[in-house]
Amino acid sequence: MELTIGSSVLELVQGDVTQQDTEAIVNAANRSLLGGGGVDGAIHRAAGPELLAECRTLGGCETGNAVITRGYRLKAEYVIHTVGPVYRGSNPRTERLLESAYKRSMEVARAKGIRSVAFPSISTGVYGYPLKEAAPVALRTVAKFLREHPEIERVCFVLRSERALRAFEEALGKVDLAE
Ligand code: AR6
Repeated sequence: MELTIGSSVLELVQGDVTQQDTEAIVNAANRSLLGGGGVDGAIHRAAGPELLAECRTLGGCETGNAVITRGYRLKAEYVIHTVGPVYRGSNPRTERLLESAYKRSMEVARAKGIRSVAFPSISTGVYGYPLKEAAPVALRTVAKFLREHPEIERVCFVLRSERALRAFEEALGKVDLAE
Protein backbone atom coordinates (compact mmCIF):
# COMPACT_ATOMS: atom_id res chain seq x y z
CA MET A 1 0.00 0.00 0.00
CA GLU A 2 1.33 3.41 -1.00
CA LEU A 3 0.26 6.96 -0.38
CA THR A 4 1.54 10.19 -1.88
CA ILE A 5 2.08 13.09 0.51
CA GLY A 6 3.08 16.19 -1.44
CA SER A 7 6.06 15.00 -3.46
CA SER A 8 6.91 12.19 -1.01
CA VAL A 9 5.74 8.60 -0.74
CA LEU A 10 4.62 6.77 2.39
CA GLU A 11 4.58 3.02 1.93
CA LEU A 12 3.40 0.02 3.99
CA VAL A 13 4.97 -3.38 3.33
CA GLN A 14 5.27 -6.70 5.12
CA GLY A 15 8.89 -7.78 5.59
CA ASP A 16 12.16 -7.52 7.46
CA VAL A 17 13.44 -4.01 8.13
CA THR A 18 17.07 -5.23 8.24
CA GLN A 19 16.87 -6.08 4.51
CA GLN A 20 15.73 -2.66 3.29
CA ASP A 21 17.86 -0.64 0.90
CA THR A 22 16.64 2.75 2.09
CA GLU A 23 19.45 5.15 3.07
CA ALA A 24 18.54 4.65 6.74
CA ILE A 25 16.65 2.06 8.73
CA VAL A 26 15.28 2.77 12.19
CA ASN A 27 16.01 0.58 15.19
CA ALA A 28 13.52 0.10 18.05
CA ALA A 29 16.27 0.27 20.67
CA ASN A 30 16.40 0.63 24.46
CA ARG A 31 18.01 3.47 26.40
CA SER A 32 21.34 1.68 26.77
CA LEU A 33 21.73 1.30 22.97
CA LEU A 34 23.66 -1.87 23.73
CA GLY A 35 21.37 -4.28 21.89
CA GLY A 36 18.48 -6.53 22.85
CA GLY A 37 15.87 -8.79 21.26
CA GLY A 38 13.33 -8.11 18.51
CA VAL A 39 14.33 -5.72 15.72
CA ASP A 40 17.28 -4.49 17.79
CA GLY A 41 18.83 -7.98 17.94
CA ALA A 42 18.16 -8.57 14.22
CA ILE A 43 19.76 -5.23 13.24
CA HIS A 44 22.88 -5.85 15.34
CA ARG A 45 23.25 -9.38 13.91
CA ALA A 46 22.92 -8.14 10.35
CA ALA A 47 25.14 -5.06 10.80
CA GLY A 48 27.97 -6.89 12.59
CA PRO A 49 29.94 -6.09 15.76
CA GLU A 50 31.12 -2.68 14.52
CA LEU A 51 27.61 -1.38 15.17
CA LEU A 52 27.76 -2.25 18.87
CA ALA A 53 31.22 -0.69 19.07
CA GLU A 54 29.88 2.61 17.71
CA CYS A 55 26.79 2.44 19.97
CA ARG A 56 29.04 2.07 23.01
CA THR A 57 30.55 5.49 22.27
CA LEU A 58 27.14 7.23 22.34
CA GLY A 59 26.29 6.94 26.04
CA GLY A 60 22.67 5.86 25.57
CA CYS A 61 19.53 7.60 24.37
CA GLU A 62 16.50 8.91 26.27
CA THR A 63 13.01 7.58 25.64
CA GLY A 64 11.46 9.55 22.78
CA ASN A 65 14.82 10.61 21.36
CA ALA A 66 16.90 9.26 18.44
CA VAL A 67 20.58 9.00 17.51
CA ILE A 68 22.33 7.92 14.33
CA THR A 69 25.17 5.50 13.52
CA ARG A 70 26.62 3.95 10.38
CA GLY A 71 24.95 0.81 9.03
CA TYR A 72 28.15 -1.28 8.54
CA ARG A 73 27.19 -4.59 6.88
CA LEU A 74 23.57 -3.56 6.27
CA LYS A 75 22.35 -2.39 2.87
CA ALA A 76 21.29 0.84 4.57
CA GLU A 77 24.12 3.32 5.07
CA TYR A 78 22.77 4.50 8.42
CA VAL A 79 20.86 3.19 11.42
CA ILE A 80 18.73 5.63 13.39
CA HIS A 81 18.27 4.27 16.90
CA THR A 82 15.17 5.47 18.68
CA VAL A 83 13.70 4.48 22.03
CA GLY A 84 9.94 4.13 22.22
CA PRO A 85 7.95 4.10 25.47
CA VAL A 86 7.07 0.98 27.44
CA TYR A 87 3.27 0.65 27.33
CA ARG A 88 1.52 0.54 30.69
CA GLY A 89 -1.99 1.43 29.60
CA SER A 90 -3.22 4.17 27.33
CA ASN A 91 -2.23 7.66 28.46
CA PRO A 92 -1.29 10.94 26.76
CA ARG A 93 2.29 10.92 28.02
CA THR A 94 3.01 7.50 26.52
CA GLU A 95 1.44 8.58 23.25
CA ARG A 96 3.55 11.76 23.19
CA LEU A 97 6.71 9.70 23.71
CA LEU A 98 5.84 7.39 20.82
CA GLU A 99 5.13 10.41 18.64
CA SER A 100 8.45 11.90 19.69
CA ALA A 101 10.35 8.71 18.79
CA TYR A 102 9.05 8.96 15.21
CA LYS A 103 9.49 12.72 14.97
CA ARG A 104 13.05 12.73 16.33
CA SER A 105 13.98 9.87 13.97
CA MET A 106 12.76 11.94 11.03
CA GLU A 107 14.59 15.04 12.30
CA VAL A 108 17.83 13.12 12.66
CA ALA A 109 17.41 11.72 9.11
CA ARG A 110 16.74 15.18 7.71
CA ALA A 111 19.77 16.68 9.49
CA LYS A 112 21.98 14.09 7.69
CA GLY A 113 20.40 14.79 4.30
CA ILE A 114 18.88 11.31 4.18
CA ARG A 115 16.05 10.98 1.66
CA SER A 116 14.66 7.50 2.37
CA VAL A 117 13.89 5.83 5.69
CA ALA A 118 12.44 2.44 6.71
CA PHE A 119 10.72 2.09 10.10
CA PRO A 120 9.62 -0.96 12.05
CA SER A 121 6.60 -0.48 14.30
CA ILE A 122 8.25 1.06 17.38
CA SER A 123 7.22 -0.17 20.87
CA THR A 124 4.74 -2.80 19.61
CA GLY A 125 6.86 -5.86 20.51
CA VAL A 126 8.68 -6.23 23.83
CA TYR A 127 7.41 -2.79 24.94
CA GLY A 128 3.78 -3.92 24.62
CA TYR A 129 2.14 -0.98 22.80
CA PRO A 130 -1.01 -2.31 21.10
CA LEU A 131 -0.71 -2.14 17.30
CA LYS A 132 -4.15 -0.65 17.00
CA GLU A 133 -3.14 2.31 19.18
CA ALA A 134 0.41 2.68 17.90
CA ALA A 135 -0.31 2.59 14.13
CA PRO A 136 -2.32 5.87 13.94
CA VAL A 137 0.32 7.69 16.04
CA ALA A 138 3.12 6.42 13.77
CA LEU A 139 1.31 7.32 10.54
CA ARG A 140 0.06 10.71 11.69
CA THR A 141 3.50 11.78 12.93
CA VAL A 142 5.39 10.68 9.82
CA ALA A 143 2.76 12.09 7.43
CA LYS A 144 2.89 15.48 9.17
CA PHE A 145 6.68 15.54 8.94
CA LEU A 146 6.62 14.65 5.23
CA ARG A 147 4.17 17.45 4.52
CA GLU A 148 6.47 19.91 6.24
CA HIS A 149 9.76 18.48 4.91
CA PRO A 150 9.43 17.19 1.34
CA GLU A 151 13.20 16.66 1.14
CA ILE A 152 12.56 13.23 2.67
CA GLU A 153 11.25 11.45 -0.41
CA ARG A 154 10.23 8.06 0.86
CA VAL A 155 9.26 6.48 4.18
CA CYS A 156 8.50 2.81 4.33
CA PHE A 157 6.89 1.07 7.31
CA VAL A 158 8.17 -2.50 7.27
CA LEU A 159 5.79 -4.67 9.26
CA ARG A 160 6.91 -8.10 10.34
CA SER A 161 3.55 -9.86 10.49
CA GLU A 162 0.43 -9.81 8.40
CA ARG A 163 -1.45 -8.73 11.52
CA ALA A 164 0.80 -5.69 11.91
CA LEU A 165 0.48 -4.82 8.23
CA ARG A 166 -3.32 -5.03 8.51
CA ALA A 167 -3.32 -2.79 11.60
CA PHE A 168 -1.31 -0.15 9.73
CA GLU A 169 -3.47 -0.44 6.60
CA GLU A 170 -6.61 0.02 8.68
CA ALA A 171 -5.12 3.00 10.49
CA LEU A 172 -4.06 4.57 7.20
CA GLY A 173 -7.65 4.35 6.02
CA LYS A 174 -8.94 6.11 9.14
CA VAL A 175 -6.31 8.56 10.23
CA ASP A 176 -6.77 12.15 9.17
CA LEU A 177 -3.52 12.76 7.35
CA ALA A 178 -4.30 16.41 6.77
CA GLU A 179 -4.29 17.06 10.54
N1 AR6 B 1 11.67 -6.28 10.82
C1 AR6 B 1 10.56 -5.53 11.05
N2 AR6 B 1 9.84 -5.62 12.19
C2 AR6 B 1 10.26 -6.48 13.14
C3 AR6 B 1 11.42 -7.30 13.00
C4 AR6 B 1 12.13 -7.17 11.77
N3 AR6 B 1 13.26 -7.88 11.53
N4 AR6 B 1 11.57 -8.06 14.13
C5 AR6 B 1 10.55 -7.74 14.95
N5 AR6 B 1 9.75 -6.80 14.37
P1 AR6 B 1 10.51 -4.96 19.30
P2 AR6 B 1 9.95 -2.63 21.01
C6 AR6 B 1 8.54 -6.11 14.90
O1 AR6 B 1 10.25 -5.90 20.42
O2 AR6 B 1 8.58 -3.11 21.29
C7 AR6 B 1 14.44 -4.89 22.24
O3 AR6 B 1 14.91 -5.89 23.09
C8 AR6 B 1 7.84 -6.74 16.07
O4 AR6 B 1 6.92 -7.73 15.60
O5 AR6 B 1 11.66 -5.23 18.41
O6 AR6 B 1 10.15 -1.17 20.65
C9 AR6 B 1 15.12 -3.54 22.48
O7 AR6 B 1 16.45 -3.70 22.85
C10 AR6 B 1 7.12 -5.55 16.69
O8 AR6 B 1 5.87 -5.29 16.05
O9 AR6 B 1 10.69 -3.42 19.82
C11 AR6 B 1 14.28 -2.96 23.56
O10 AR6 B 1 14.70 -3.41 24.83
C12 AR6 B 1 8.03 -4.38 16.36
O11 AR6 B 1 8.95 -4.85 15.40
C13 AR6 B 1 12.90 -3.45 23.27
O12 AR6 B 1 13.07 -4.65 22.53
C14 AR6 B 1 8.81 -3.85 17.57
O13 AR6 B 1 9.16 -4.91 18.42
C15 AR6 B 1 12.12 -2.50 22.41
O14 AR6 B 1 10.81 -2.96 22.28
